[in-house]
Amino acid sequence: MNESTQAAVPAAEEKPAKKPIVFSGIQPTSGSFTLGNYLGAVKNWGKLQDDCNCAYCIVNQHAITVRQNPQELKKNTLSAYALMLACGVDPDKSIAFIQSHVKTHAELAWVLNCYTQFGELSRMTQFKDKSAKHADNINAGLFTYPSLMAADILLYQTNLVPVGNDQKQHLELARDIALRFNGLYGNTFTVPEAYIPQTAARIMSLADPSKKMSKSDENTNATVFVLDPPETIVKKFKRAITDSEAEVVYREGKDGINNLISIYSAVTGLTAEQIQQDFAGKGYGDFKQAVGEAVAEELRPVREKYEQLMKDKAYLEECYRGGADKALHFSQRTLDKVYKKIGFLPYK
Ligand code: ATP
Ligand code: LTN
Repeated sequence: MNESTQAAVPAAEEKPAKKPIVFSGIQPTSGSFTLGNYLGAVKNWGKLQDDCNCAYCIVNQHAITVRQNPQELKKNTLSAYALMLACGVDPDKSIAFIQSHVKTHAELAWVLNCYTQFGELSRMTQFKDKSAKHADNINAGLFTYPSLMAADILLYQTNLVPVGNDQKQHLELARDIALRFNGLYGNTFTVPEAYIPQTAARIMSLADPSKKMSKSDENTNATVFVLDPPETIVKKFKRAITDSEAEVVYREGKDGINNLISIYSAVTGLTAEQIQQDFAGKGYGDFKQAVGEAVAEELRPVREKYEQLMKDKAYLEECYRGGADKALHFSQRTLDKVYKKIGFLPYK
C-alpha cells in the first residue's frame, strides 16, 4: 500500500477524465475531535474536495461497538456532523452523511462478514486494544468492526481513504476483502488505497508521548480537542511532557519534542529543519508557547464556524438528509451488483 500517498491526487493540469473517489469516516464518540483526528485525517478531507469526488460519514454504527449512552450518542452525532462541516467539508461539494441513515452500509457489512475470516479479524490490533479496555463487553460488533468499515469504503467504489496511521491495518483488510470478492465473482469492487499524511499521521498524547492521542484518554492534559478554548490549548501545550534536555531537535528518543515539532510543522507548514533553526538557543518554554498559540490560531475559525452551525439545526438537518439521499443512490448500485453476483433472488 502506498503510505505517503499525498502525490496520488493528480495536479490540476494532469487531471484525468474521471476524478478519484474518496471516502472516510469518523466516530461520534465525543462531540468533539482531537487534534490527532484533525491533523491526521479530517483536515485533509476538505482539501481533497476540488480534485476528487468525496463522501464523508459520521460512523455512529461503529460507535455502538463500545457501550454508549443513547442521549449522548444522539447529541454527539449531530455535534460531530457540524464539526466535520466546520473543519472544511462542504456539503455542496461532498456527500456528508450519517452512517445509520444509509441502510446499504449494514446490508453490505453482513455480506462481507461472510467473506472475512475469523483469523483475519483476530489479528486486528484495534480489536485487541479495545477488548482489553472493555473486557466486560467484547461483543461480536467489536470483532466484525472492520467488515463494516470495508463495506463503508467499498460501497462507493473508493480509490482513496484519508485516515491516520492507526487505520492502516483496517485498510489493508478492506483491500484483501475486495480482492477476494473480485477473485471469486469478477470485478465488483475498486481496491482502495490509504491516503496517509506525511506529517501528523500519528499525533501522540501530550501526557505520555509513547501513546497515541485519543478521544477516550482519561487524563485531560493528554488530549487537545478541536473545540477547546485557546487558553486551554496553550495551557495543555505548556504542560506537555518533554525531556530533560533543552534542545528543540527532532531526534530518536525525544518523543515529546518530536511530537511537538510534527504538530508545529503540520500547522505552520515549516519543515523540521526550519523549526530547529528558529528555536536554536531557545528553551522548551518558548517552543511550547509557540506551538500552543499556533494550534489555537489554526483551530479558532473551526470553533467559530462550529458555533455558528450549531445555532442552525434546520440547516444541519437539510445537509445530512441530502447527504444520505445521495449516499444511498450511489451505494445501492454497488449493493445491487453484489446481491446479483452472490445469487440473491431479486425482489423485482
Ligand atoms: P478513540 O480514541 O475513541 O478510539 P479516535 O480518536 O482514534 O477514537 P476515530 O474516530 O477512531 O478516533 O478516528 C478518526 C480518524 O482520526 C481516523 O482516520 C484515525 O486514523 C485518525 N486519528 C485518530 N487518532 C489519531 C492520532 N492520534 N493521530 C493521527 N490521526 C489520528
Ligand atoms: N475505523 C475508523 C472510522 C471509520 C472509517 C471508515 C475510516 C469507519 N469507517 C471508513 C475510513 C473509512 C476509525 O476508527 N478511525
